Amino acid sequence: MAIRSALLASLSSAAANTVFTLPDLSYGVEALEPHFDTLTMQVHHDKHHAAYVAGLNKAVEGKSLKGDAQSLADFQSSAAENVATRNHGGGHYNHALFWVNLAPADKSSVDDISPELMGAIKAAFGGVEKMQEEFTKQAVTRFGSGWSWLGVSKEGGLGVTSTANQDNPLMEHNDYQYQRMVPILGLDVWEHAYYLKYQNRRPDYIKAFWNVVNWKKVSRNFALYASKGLAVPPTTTGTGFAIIERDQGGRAVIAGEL
Ligand code: MN3
Repeated sequence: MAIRSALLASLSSAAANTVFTLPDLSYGVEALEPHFDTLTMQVHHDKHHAAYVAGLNKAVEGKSLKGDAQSLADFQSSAAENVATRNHGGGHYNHALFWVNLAPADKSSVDDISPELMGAIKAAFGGVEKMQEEFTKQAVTRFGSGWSWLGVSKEGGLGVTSTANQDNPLMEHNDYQYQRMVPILGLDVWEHAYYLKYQNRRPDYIKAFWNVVNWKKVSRNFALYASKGLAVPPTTTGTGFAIIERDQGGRAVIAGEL
């Protein structure tokens, strides 16, 4: 709410422009093959996500929001008050969170789920497979474009839900049924996320997704933020592929892990 107050207070001033930037992927665009194909990753990150960042910057032009991951997370709850910040602010946040929760398949293991998160999964769903079934149900049945989510509900337990378009469950609005929660893991089910490789086979894409989840990062999202009721800032740092360097071709390469 502090962010929103700051935003409102700055409306009449010639405040510095907010500049959100497209975050680098913390792995190469080919790193998630064969589950997520290179061309889809390129277009999805470099074109689709970039367009949401540009749209958000236009929507908040002249307002003094910090363009960092924390302020992006903090303003999601009120983003739906305005159609431009809802679509582009949600689009930026959802994609930024999506990327940092992914990892190459050889780095993706449910054995990396922290004891705390595993306990919460067992309490809410009975186990990892059951949670994946419930999450998949949300992802398959989301009509048209949207996202499915695993997160911590207002009541404090883990849950799954889905949202339409670029909405997310941090947003406060009531146009349709969904569960408000702090998301720790999201899956983009827009056709642009899978159509080149999977065409109309969304269930195959969802199945592939489970091979490239960065459970260390999801566990961190839970421990440091969601379990405390805080929105997760979509940073590339911390229990992921945090050290990103550029090779001679300008491509992001993993130089090490924190
Ligand atoms: Mn997308």
